[in-house]
Amino acid sequence: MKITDITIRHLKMTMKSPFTTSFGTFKDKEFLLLEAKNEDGTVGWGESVAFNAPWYNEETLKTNWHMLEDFLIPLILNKEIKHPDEVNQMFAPIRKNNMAKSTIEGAIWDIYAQQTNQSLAQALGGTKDKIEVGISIGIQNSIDELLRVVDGFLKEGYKRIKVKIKPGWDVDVIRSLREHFPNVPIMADANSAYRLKDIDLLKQLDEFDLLMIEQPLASDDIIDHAQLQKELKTPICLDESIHSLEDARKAIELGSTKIINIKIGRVGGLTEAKKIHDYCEEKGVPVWCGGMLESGIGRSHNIALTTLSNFILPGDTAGSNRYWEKDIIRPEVVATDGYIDVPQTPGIGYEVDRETVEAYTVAKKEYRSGGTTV
Ligand code: OSB
Ligand code: MG
Repeated sequence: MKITDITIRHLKMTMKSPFTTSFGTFKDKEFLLLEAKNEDGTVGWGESVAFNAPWYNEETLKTNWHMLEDFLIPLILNKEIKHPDEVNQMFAPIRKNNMAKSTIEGAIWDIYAQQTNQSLAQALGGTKDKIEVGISIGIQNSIDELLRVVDGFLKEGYKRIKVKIKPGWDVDVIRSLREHFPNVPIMADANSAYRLKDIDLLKQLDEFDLLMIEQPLASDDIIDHAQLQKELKTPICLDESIHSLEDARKAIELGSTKIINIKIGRVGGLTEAKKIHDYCEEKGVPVWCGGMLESGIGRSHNIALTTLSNFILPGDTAGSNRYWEKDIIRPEVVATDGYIDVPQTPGIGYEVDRETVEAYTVAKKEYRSGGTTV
């Protein structure tokens, strides 16, 4: 394939309800969508999972646009690409900026799957025709409100509940949840809100039989996580700390993590995500697919990735209606009884609803081999 044309759009979608983590609240989701056109006219879609502020990691929608426009798109336009795995190598001269890289790489995987007449899931080597999913629930105003929200999602069929925690919203919250839902698989995600000095508090969570605790300590720290895991019965799952196969290897060798949350954007794309998956499978470390409040396009990539065999634990890929009044794909992603059916048609397997994309677009720019047009 040869990419001749790339369009970047900045979209703004209003969330059905605000989503609060230990680092901030999302009311709107602003993100970049990337549309790549191959010389034969095939179109592929990618989504940047960078937020509009550097809360989760250092990348933002604007840094992604800068990296794409000034560095990554010029490395891709008009170059012969035989397989999407090559994109990783083409981007090797550029350090980090994984979410920006992943945005293009995802679109190229979509085109490759269409050209080889496979679903994206098949192109990645996935085997499942449905995937098990859970739901991630933000910090609420009160424990009563949280219990109501959890109850609502359990009634919708979600079977694994993840709740966000932070200092002051942790042990009491998890105790109440466990009392009300004695048999539900529950886990907690701290998004790096604690430090090793909080070990006594974190140890109190051990009595609630959590599936895991996600990223309790600093985002760049696998040393203290190893120390913490020695003292904790609850398995630690790293999210923010894992940016590559090498990071995964070191964290596993150190004993910093027993489970890995794979996010395609955080690790620089589907090729690296698959490598981490394969390595973890070999080591007997289960993985699951994280979420970044994606639109239907990013969601479709997550669904495809989750069909790989070592995605043993339910991920955070909930249905479109958990986030949006109207998603940008047709059909929307639907979770029934905690499962999502994997689309079987070539590529991402969902049609992009261009009219809705345009309605959410606040800025747009097109890049061509012969020069840029606005
Ligand atoms: O840490 O997994 C996270 C949302 C925004 C930023 C970070 C995270 C999350 C979630 C939500 O947990 C996952 C989703 O529903 O997409
Ligand atoms: Mg997380």
